Amino acid sequence: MSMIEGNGGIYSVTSNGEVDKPFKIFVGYDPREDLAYEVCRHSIFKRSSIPVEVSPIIQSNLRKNGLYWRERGHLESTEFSFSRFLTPHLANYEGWAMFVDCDFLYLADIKELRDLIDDKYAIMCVQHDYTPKETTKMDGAVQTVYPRKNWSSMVLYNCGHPKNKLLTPEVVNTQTGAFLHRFQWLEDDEIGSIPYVWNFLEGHNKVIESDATTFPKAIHYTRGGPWFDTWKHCEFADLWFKEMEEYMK
Ligand SMILES: [Mn+2]
Repeated sequence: MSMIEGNGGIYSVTSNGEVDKPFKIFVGYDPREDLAYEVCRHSIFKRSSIPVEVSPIIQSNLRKNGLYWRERGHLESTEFSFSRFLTPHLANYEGWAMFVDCDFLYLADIKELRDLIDDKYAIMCVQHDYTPKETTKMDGAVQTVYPRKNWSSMVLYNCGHPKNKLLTPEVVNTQTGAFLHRFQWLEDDEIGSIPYVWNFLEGHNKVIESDATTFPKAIHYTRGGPWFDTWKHCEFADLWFKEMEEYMK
């Protein structure tokens, strides 16, 4: 098997010359967090043993292409608060695709995550039971508390699942935050569960040294990461800076 690079992804070519379809990953992009996006992307590619295609979800591009037109609400802490739900549409309602916030740092092979996929579900995510202590996040944006908080920050979408056909651009642009972030187009048993280490919340989830199953596979700097001055001493900041230095080289 050989690897070729192109079109934003790394593809593998099998011995008979067929190209494996890469696993599609959409990363929420915010201009204030460009470096976070680059480091997140780097951390995925570096460890992946499968072909992956990483695409940023950039609100200004979606607006130009007529896929996004909703007005920005005062509770939206990032530019991808709602646009993330376009993931099945952006993947042409085919196969599985992942959405992830840009404030993640991957420490494990994305293949391990992809191998957890079960076609019986419409989506799969880490089902946090979580109430944040902070009332503000990142650079002062208001922190809101709601059921299923943080579930939508990393989601594996079964884009070809009939239920996800409901997530049209029209719905994404008009539905409430509650409807979208709580996955109200789905029944509870259509939502699969992924171990929390794949969306390990910095400042909330804890590592137990004697238990390797608690070691993060993807750190989520949900309060704000080291790329913000206020958070440069947060937990796992050293890992992020190390990754950033590697990306810069
Ligand atoms: Mn986040």
